[in-house]
Amino acid sequence: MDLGEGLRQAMARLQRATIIDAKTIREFNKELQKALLSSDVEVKLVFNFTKEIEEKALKSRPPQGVAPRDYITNLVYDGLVELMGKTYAPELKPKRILLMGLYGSGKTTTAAKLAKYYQDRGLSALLVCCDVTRPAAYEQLETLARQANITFFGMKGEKDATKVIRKAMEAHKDRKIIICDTSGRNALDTDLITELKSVAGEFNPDEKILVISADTGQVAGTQATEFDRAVKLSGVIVTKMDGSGKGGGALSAANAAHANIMYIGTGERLGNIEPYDSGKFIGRLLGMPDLMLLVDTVQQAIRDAGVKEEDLEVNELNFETFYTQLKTMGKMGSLKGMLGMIGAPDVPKELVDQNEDKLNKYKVIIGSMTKEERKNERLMHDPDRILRVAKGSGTSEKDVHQLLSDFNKMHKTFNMLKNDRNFIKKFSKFMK
Ligand SMILES: Nc1nc2c(ncn2[C@@H]2O[C@H](COP(=O)(O)OP(=O)(O)O)[C@@H](O)[C@H]2O)c(=O)[nH]1
Ligand SMILES: [Mg+2]
Repeated sequence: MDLGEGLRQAMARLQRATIIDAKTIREFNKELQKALLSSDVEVKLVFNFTKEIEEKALKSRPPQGVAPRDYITNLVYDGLVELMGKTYAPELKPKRILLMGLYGSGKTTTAAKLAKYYQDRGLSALLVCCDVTRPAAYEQLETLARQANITFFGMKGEKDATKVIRKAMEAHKDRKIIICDTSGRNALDTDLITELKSVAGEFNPDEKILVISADTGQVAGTQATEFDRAVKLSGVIVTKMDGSGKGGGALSAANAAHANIMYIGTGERLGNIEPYDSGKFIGRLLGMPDLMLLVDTVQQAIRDAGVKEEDLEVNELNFETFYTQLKTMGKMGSLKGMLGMIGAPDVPKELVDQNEDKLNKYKVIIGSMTKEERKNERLMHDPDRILRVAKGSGTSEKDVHQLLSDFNKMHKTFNMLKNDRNFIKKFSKFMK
């Protein structure tokens, strides 16, 4: 189970609890602990985190008009954001960046990603290969540079990294961003420290960044501390956030070690890098990509579809209400994860991904139904009616069947939502 899944399950259960008392909170905290520990967040951090939730939840009162469960949800969100670090906003100005890290941490890939990131934003970049230990380091960076259309500098066979960086700077004075990829090791040793210090002495970087792989989990904290002691870091980049279940562990450990998390790597491709934003990261884990955006989405969706809040709580689904619902769902696509979180079931993907063509088709099909058929879905199980409606609407029987199948999915979702008809209201309140 990944961290997001564990957290979402705990949150959903809290939302469903009938009463919120000390026992509910303790059980909820146990689930949080399980989720965090399984993603390798350090035990001490986990217990401090849940202890604080428990204390705040039991001792302080929710603000006027806020339900206790929503209040606790907010506490958890805030706590997680704090646990996982801050927000980094890269300055778009000329600078020299020195990348460091152990073997396989993702240094070389990250060097190219960063170069592309800045160059895409109008700052010409230079990639320099100062990894003088790994045989294929030169070719790897050169290839990546070519893919991203970045200027590359390296000296094949040269063992003195200081010389390489000096020549690179002489040869490409016009480049605004210079990124230097360095040698790795299996562990930080005095040999590497000496090498990094002398490259830094020649290069005089504005930023000294340690690249750490997310799968190191809480070891990320130790690595950050050691490198910082050796060469004084500006911050860290955590790579492989896409694949590792230990991402939460790596981020929280780096944060606890007072490292500034600057970017995260989210895939092997050159575009897969983003400035770090813990709020966004947690939001994504919890299925809320951007809280405020979601609130806007709901409200906009309601306005666009011309439906009132009450309409979202239909008791009876027929072909008329179905069309309105479908239209609203499509507009609320990004809400899917959120619905799960407030205890509503997952909405089938096909319902959320409505395209205009399909919606228009459904509209004419429904238009060809009789009043009785529109009100009573069962009538449409008759093959003769299906044929008649297909002909009348200029569509095919297959299209009508498709509509019936979508209708059934919607029906199932709505039956489940009956227990939670106020979900939109609940959702809006939770967001406040
Ligand atoms: N999934 C994923 N793979 C990555 C990421 N960053 C790097 N890698 C992969 O990790 C491996 C090692 O990367 P490399 O840049 O050569 O590491 P280095 O030894 O530190 O220079 C390569 O196969 C990369 O494609 C990332 O953010 N996500
Ligand atoms: Mg490398």
